[in-house]
Amino acid sequence: YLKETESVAAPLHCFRQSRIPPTNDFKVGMKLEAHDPRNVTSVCIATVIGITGARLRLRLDGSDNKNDFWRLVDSSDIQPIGTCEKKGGMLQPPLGFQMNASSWPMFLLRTLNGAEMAPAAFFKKEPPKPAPNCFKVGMKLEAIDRKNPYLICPATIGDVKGDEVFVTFDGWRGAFDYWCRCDSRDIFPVGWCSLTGDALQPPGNNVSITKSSAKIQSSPSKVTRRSMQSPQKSAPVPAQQGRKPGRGKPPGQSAV
Ligand code: MLZ
Repeated sequence: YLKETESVAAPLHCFRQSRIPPTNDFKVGMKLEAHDPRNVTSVCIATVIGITGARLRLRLDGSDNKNDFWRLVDSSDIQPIGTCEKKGGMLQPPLGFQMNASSWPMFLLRTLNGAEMAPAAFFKKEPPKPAPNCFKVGMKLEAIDRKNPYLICPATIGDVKGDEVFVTFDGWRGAFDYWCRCDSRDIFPVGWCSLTGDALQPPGNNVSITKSSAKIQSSPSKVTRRSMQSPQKSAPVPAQQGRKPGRGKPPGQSAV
């Protein structure tokens, strides 16, 4: 795919990811502490609902099944049960706690009673922040689709501004693109999924190479899904208009 799109993979050292993905020893049903994604100052109890590569699908105890979220096993958002108390904090009910707030202390006791707690050794240290933003426009990566966070998809750096990068999803005409910090845990080097066993999604139907490099930008060739499957047999494809530069939202705003 890199060859076909005549593009380069973003170097490993650009990412806040470990060179070798951390091992995922967690089991479905185990409990841990997690920051509530909808109220990040709260530390809540979460249950592992699923395992995918180096990530956990988590559900906050007392929450519904519509707000599951995914975290890497080396995320600083998760910790062993007992950590919050050790630090003098208090476990909080999740945003949207399904019961009366006054029932929280009893709910907490019950949810932890007899629970299988994930051992401390399963939590891996978060990798250090990479040096200054070294991403360049056109570099390829694998990125979480924030609208479908269980999916990791082929993506291209569409823009770079300060510490932020614009992640564009290959073949999806901008619908899923977003700005994020260059040290975001949602972006991975090329090859990540093949190392973790995650299923890397195929690109969308309209894979454009017009933004892959300045050189290619001036000669508007295209790669189609058909040509990717059988490059030798593919017929020439008429040039189409590429994605306009500067499209999308400025840093700090999430893509809609
Ligand atoms: N099937 C869904 C998911 C698309 C995922 C795109 N990821 C970049 C859809 O078509 O909306």
